[in-house]
Amino acid sequence: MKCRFSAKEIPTILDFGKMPLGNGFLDSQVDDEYFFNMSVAVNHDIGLIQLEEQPDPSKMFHQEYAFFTRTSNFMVEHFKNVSDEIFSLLNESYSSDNSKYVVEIGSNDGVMLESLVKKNIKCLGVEPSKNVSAVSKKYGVETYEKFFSYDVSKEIISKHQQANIIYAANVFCHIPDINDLAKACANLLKDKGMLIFEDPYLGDVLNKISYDQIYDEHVYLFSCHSIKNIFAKYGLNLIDCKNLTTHGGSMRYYLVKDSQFTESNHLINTFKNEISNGLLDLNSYKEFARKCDFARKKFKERLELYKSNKLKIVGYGATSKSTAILNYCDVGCELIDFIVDTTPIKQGKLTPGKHIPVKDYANFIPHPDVSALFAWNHKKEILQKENNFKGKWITHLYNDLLD
Ligand code: DWN
Repeated sequence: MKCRFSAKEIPTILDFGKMPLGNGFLDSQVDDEYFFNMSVAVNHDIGLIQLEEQPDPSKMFHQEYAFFTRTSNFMVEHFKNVSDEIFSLLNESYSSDNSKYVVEIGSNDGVMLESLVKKNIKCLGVEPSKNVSAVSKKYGVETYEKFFSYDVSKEIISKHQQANIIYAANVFCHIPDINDLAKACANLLKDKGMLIFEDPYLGDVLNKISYDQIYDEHVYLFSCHSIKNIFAKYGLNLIDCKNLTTHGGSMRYYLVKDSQFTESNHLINTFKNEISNGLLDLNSYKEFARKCDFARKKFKERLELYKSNKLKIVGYGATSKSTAILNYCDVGCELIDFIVDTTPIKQGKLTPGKHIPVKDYANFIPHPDVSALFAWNHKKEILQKENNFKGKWITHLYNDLLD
């Protein structure tokens, strides 16, 4: 395929086969469920994994979008901390600006902006999934129900104003036209503004073999090298980055328009680590693909072994990532009885592709023998909550399948 950023021909590294939509939960069995061929290519010059084919965004983000940020107390806390950081930044760096303005792209249920609104900061959320943005509005967050683009950035400026801070969490990796996105951010940002965003980090995915971060919604997995290259083309310079534990390992990026920028020591070290860890080397991606295949076979074998020993297996967290795992590993109801999840819109439905029932979290009791932790990125929070569970937790991750 041609790289979406550079238009250069880039190699395929992994083919997942036919995949449904990560959040395409079904009310009942249907004959015409949507599937697409999911394969992944890499631009290893800049460390950028991308889907070769992505379903149309309107198929994925609509009035019945299944993911709400507020389902995790830890994530609510995480976004409270982000809003505190933005609030301090506004007071320190823009104290003389009387029209401070914050825009969040992909503001989901408004959990981050809500805290800023409460502090009387003028904010705007941009969120195309209408059921999710409805929650955001309930919390007092003005929300633009559109897909963010260069044209939308112009609309926001004409109806509102440019932003001091643009923030996005787990959103930029979803937007296929990365050139338009970077141009839109540069347009919307004030000259002295700052773009801050975070996404699952390619370095963590390669390290943990967390292939489940690759699904229809995630068109990219970024590295610092890729972010530096993409955004510099539009006059946005990467000055700092921060490793995060969220979503199994993420990176937060800080970018400014100022051409007199300096790169933080942490960013310089991260660039060095990306090189020494092989993020710019095609062989690392071949190794990643080999390990994914190993983990795929091992995970199913392990579940089959438990099942043959008459153990009761359920899943924990009907995540988008679990759609990738179950379909890639070819695991269905013959191995997993049901998956519990706290999100009301997912309960009573069937998982995409494999049609495993999703049940209310109350069904985790009586406890099963084995629980496949599909929400493995929320492990700390879930293990705290489930400290009475005496069965075995398992994951699909390579290192957990080695023994
Ligand atoms: O990037 C994305 C991230 C931010 O959110 C989107 N593409 C879609 C979504 O991905 P995901 O579904 O893989 O996200 P999570 O956060 O891993 O989903 C956790 C799921 O587990 C939710 O459905 C809620 C559920 N859950 C639960 O049942 N009990 C979560 C917790 C913490 C719990 O205690």
